[in-house]
Amino acid sequence: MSYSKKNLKRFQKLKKMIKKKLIKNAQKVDKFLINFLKKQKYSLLVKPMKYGVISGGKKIRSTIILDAGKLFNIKSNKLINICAAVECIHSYSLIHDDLPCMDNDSIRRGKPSTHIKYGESSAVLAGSSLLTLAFEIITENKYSVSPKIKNELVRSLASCSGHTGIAEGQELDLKFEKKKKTINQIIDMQKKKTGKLFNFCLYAAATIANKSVTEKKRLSSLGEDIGLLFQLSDDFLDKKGSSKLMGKPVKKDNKKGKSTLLKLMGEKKALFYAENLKKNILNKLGKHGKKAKELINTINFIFERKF
Ligand code: GRG
Repeated sequence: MSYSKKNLKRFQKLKKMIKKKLIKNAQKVDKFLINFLKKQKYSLLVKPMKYGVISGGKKIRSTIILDAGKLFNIKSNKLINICAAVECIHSYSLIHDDLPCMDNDSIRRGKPSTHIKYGESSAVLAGSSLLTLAFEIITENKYSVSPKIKNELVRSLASCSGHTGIAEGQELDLKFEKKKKTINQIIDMQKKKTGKLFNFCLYAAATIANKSVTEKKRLSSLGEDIGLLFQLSDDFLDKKGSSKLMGKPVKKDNKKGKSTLLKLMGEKKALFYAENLKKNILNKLGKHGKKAKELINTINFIFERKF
């Protein structure tokens, strides 16, 4: 990317603002999770669960949810349960992803992966407990959205996480290793593995805002595209990023023979594809006018991020 001096200054200011926003949102979600777990009976799994989900990670999905809420004037107290539930599912997927039977990674978020710190069995159980915790969080009595909306949110989060979503994406990702796959097969895999949770983030905001079925579908698909963009930037960071900034090892995709768009298309074409994808996403957000400002800033950060 090349910038004029003036644009570079603007971009750097924006980056600072976005980092601040990410930290503020992450702290809010961490606080919610700490309080939620405090109210529950203590179990041996609380420690590895907290290790996996609290005080770590960008919690970018929470920021996307809160930004998407702004499209429909939804207050953050109506969205905090959704943020916490999504971060539980996301962290669960990372704990399991790091296991020796999956991607076998020993560093995550700049510290030992959960199974390295607590052992494999505790990591499996802590991950699974975060999955179920997500649904306890959405259905808690204190969460003031209607039972009909809660039901819809539960159904959508379950289908985005399970065999029609993240889990299948992961299965395909592992099965595609060292195989020659087409662009469409890789897009389908990435949209499931990473896109489905972003799909849910936007769908949840539209559902809470009581939007029509058509509008909810439109936002789900937009969310999935944001997820694909996020995955593309993750692929670039694996190839060219800093493991110190990322908090995880880099240059793993090639070693493992992962099927990625970057590998299949090459750098130039993959960057062009990502730029176009971002342009399309921003165009589709145009109809929301100024209300999309925060979401647009976050999408620009996703594209330019270094961590
Ligand atoms: C069914 C939820 C579920 C999980 C089981 C293991 C598995 C199946 C899925 C793994 C999916 C996976 C690892 C997707 C990768 C998505 C991705 C790019 C993760 C990195 O996200 P960041 O950068 O991480 O937001 P931080 O650390 O910032 O939270």
